[in-house]
Amino acid sequence: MVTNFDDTIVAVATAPGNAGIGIVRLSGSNIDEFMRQILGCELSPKQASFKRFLSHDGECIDTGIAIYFPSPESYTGECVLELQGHGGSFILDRVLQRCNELGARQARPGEFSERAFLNGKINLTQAEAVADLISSSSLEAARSAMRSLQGDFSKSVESIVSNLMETRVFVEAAIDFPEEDIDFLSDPKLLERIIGIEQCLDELVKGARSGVILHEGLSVVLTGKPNVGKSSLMNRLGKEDTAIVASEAGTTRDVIKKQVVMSGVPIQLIDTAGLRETESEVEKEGIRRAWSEIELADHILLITDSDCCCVQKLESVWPEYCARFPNRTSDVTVVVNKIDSLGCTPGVDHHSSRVRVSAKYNLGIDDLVSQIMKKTGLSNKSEGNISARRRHLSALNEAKSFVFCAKTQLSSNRSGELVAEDLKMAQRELSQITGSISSDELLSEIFSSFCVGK
Ligand SMILES: Nc1nc2c(ncn2[C@@H]2O[C@H](COP(=O)(O)OP(=O)(O)OP(=O)(O)O)[C@@H](O)[C@H]2O)c(=O)[nH]1
Ligand SMILES: [Mg+2]
Repeated sequence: MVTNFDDTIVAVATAPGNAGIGIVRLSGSNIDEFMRQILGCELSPKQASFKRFLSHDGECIDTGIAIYFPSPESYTGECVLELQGHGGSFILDRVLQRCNELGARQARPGEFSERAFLNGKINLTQAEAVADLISSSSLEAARSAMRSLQGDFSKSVESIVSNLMETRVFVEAAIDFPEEDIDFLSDPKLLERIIGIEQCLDELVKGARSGVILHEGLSVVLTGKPNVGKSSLMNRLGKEDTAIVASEAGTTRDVIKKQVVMSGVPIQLIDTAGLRETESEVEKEGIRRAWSEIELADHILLITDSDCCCVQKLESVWPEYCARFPNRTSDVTVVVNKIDSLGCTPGVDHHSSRVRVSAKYNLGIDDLVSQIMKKTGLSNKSEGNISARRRHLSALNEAKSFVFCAKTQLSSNRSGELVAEDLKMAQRELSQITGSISSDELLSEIFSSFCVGK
């Protein structure tokens, strides 16, 4: 059902600045009147017509293509008029002002998409995918946004929701009819079914996690002792002379960041001060900042310039890190640099998973990139990736833990009520993803991050 909002909204839908074409878009209920006033006639639906855009006294402000989309066959589900004129800010402002004179209100960021959502044209994940598609900065990010926009993500979520619903009905029937001879709750099929749901959620969490990284970018910090070649490696990976490289130890003190795209994934490389005991106040501050970056990064490259042949555990290579972050040892890739002078071959060591490179002589760099992708779960950038946000990931994880509780309840004390409650909570979490259950605050938070005109 289409909700008719009282007001008509208007915005310039194209980017600011001078361009060949600029589009002003109107959406609302009295679009016929806007057509009569601005174009001097009513247009046939969904046909491009070359028209003059007129001011209140009949002056031609601009000429261009006008297209009318009647409700509900438009992006927002309301009647929409698109005026495609010349792309100059001044001209577009005049067309916009003319629309304002006739009573149209300037649209808030994302308001067209918000109306599309409220009118049931798209669900919440699709609306978010629109914003992701617009802001995507790499091929993979654009592809996964397109998959979500076409509904792949919401379909997977909806299929789990309906599976949860059927399972709940089964469990609730068992609670309501305890006198039945058959004990529904001990039917192994029920447990199998819950395990199946858990596995589907697991798959979706993986795809969503990669999606979040594609949307936000992966942060990779380069750390290690002074002079091991951190800045050289940063410059090599970033294909630019960003950080100063020098033979003296303790060259880098500030945190240096460089945005790159590697294997289609947006990555922020972070070069830091070398870790060592020092009396220098400046260097101490650099090292403190390096540790904050290590704490926040998605992945860490620990660079060394020795030990290329012996297999050692991270605990002995980097005890301080392991003591601080015992649960995050899998986030570290050990990189042995300067292999040209160590006399070993470039590539991944299969026993220790270390990567041997030479930043200076460009050896083993592709292997390092592949290893980063592998360790961060981005190497299979296959069909599974969807553009996802942190909120989706946390809802999926919450749902997963409720399903896990349901499974535990069922296999331990067979409390039907608790199993049903956990399944219900899991379903609630998932419904927030597509927006079938959503709060006003959530909606305003989501749509306010959109650009104006979308
Ligand atoms: N032989 C050889 N030398 C290298 C290699 N990579 C870096 N170097 C040299 O090692 C020295 C230190 O390099 P940097 O990149 O500044 O090292 P860093 O780890 O950033 O050092 P700090 O900023 O002082 O902590 C420089 O003289 C580099 O030219 C390599 O692959 N082989
Ligand atoms: Mg450096």
